[in-house]
Amino acid sequence: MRNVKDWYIFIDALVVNKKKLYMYLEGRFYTPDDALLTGIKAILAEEHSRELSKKINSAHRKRQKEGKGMCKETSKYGIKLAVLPLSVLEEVKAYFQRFAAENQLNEYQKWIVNQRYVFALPAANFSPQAIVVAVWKSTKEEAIANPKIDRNLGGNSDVRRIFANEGFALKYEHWWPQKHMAVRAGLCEYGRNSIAYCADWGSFIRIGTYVTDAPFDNYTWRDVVSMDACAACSKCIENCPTKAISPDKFLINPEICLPGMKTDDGSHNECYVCQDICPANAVWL
Ligand code: B12
Ligand code: SF4
Ligand code: SF4
Repeated sequence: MRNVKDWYIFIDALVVNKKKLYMYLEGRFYTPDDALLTGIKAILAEEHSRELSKKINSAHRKRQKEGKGMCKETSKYGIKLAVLPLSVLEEVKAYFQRFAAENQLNEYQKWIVNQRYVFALPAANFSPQAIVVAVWKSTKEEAIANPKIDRNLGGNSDVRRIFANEGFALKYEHWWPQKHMAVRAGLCEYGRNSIAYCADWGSFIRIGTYVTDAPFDNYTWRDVVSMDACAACSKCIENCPTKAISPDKFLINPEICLPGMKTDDGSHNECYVCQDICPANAVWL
């Protein structure tokens, strides 16, 4: 281990591979449940995040000195950004109106599309100029939707820092169709399991959507696309424990996906089968 990053990657690999860490330290044996180990993990994660922020800050200071515009080449820091004109929201709205009219949606899907999704700008104390879609690499454990442990709500602090460094405001909106926007912005492609895949990081990513007062410049806005890998593959369909994945659309039945695996306390379960089994993720696991 040369530095904090190496330690962070090591701990991350332990968690991802469901390995346990035991430690013998100054005459005492610590098990994975010990607060000491939890504390060490938290300190490493924080330190790693601080190191990453330092790198992002100095890259931005350099660009500012050179008089360059908003930086979107942040992928080496584990983040990809798209800054899009506000008008894309109208197109997203039109798409979902068509989508709802043309497909037999079940009650859950209708609820998401008609009641939870919003297609307007969130109230903000600045003048909105553009929409931001951010995709960042996450660990498998962080890539979950359980609201109890969802660290995505509120967005990613590094994304916030990138915009703050440039003097721009950012407001997070959770209820825009995030996968759809990431795919259309050119950052991701759909898998048959209805999950968005990023070419560089597979599906263990998080997506954040924001409005900003930063201007947009060059951008990609395309139709929805699926991964080439799905053309001759149906592994996720075959292995899904609840049979939630549609064989003819890139759509899942959310009524039986995670809710179909209810836990004793009534919260929904975690399931990674369709991502674990996916050949497009093989290199990341
Ligand atoms: C509700 C919800 C759920 C529901 C329903 C999910 C679903 N896929 O329907 C439940 C609780 C089941 C769930 C589960 C999970 N979720 Co969830 N969820 C959401 C939420 C809030 C809305 C998504 C949704 O229901 N959209 C409605 C449907 C209709 O839209 P859609 O899936 O984009 O549908 C498109 C495709 O079907 C496509 N399509 C249809 N036919 C065809 C044909 C072709 C050829 C193509 C290309 C496309 C295509 O068109 C539709 C519109 O574009 C989003 C956050 C957000 N605001 O977007 C997170 C979100 C999608 N969830 C996320 C995650 C991580 C998960 C889980 C992995 C969590 C876990 N394992 O514990 C699982 C994955 C299950 C799965 N296989 O999708 C991430 C996804 C990250 C990623 N890499 O894609 C999101 C984006 C949250 C976030 N910000 O990180 N989730
Ligand atoms: S398992 Fe196969 S069909 Fe399913 S998302 Fe991955 S590549 Fe596509
Ligand atoms: S998360 Fe699990 S239950 Fe849901 S579609 Fe994927 S494999 Fe099926």
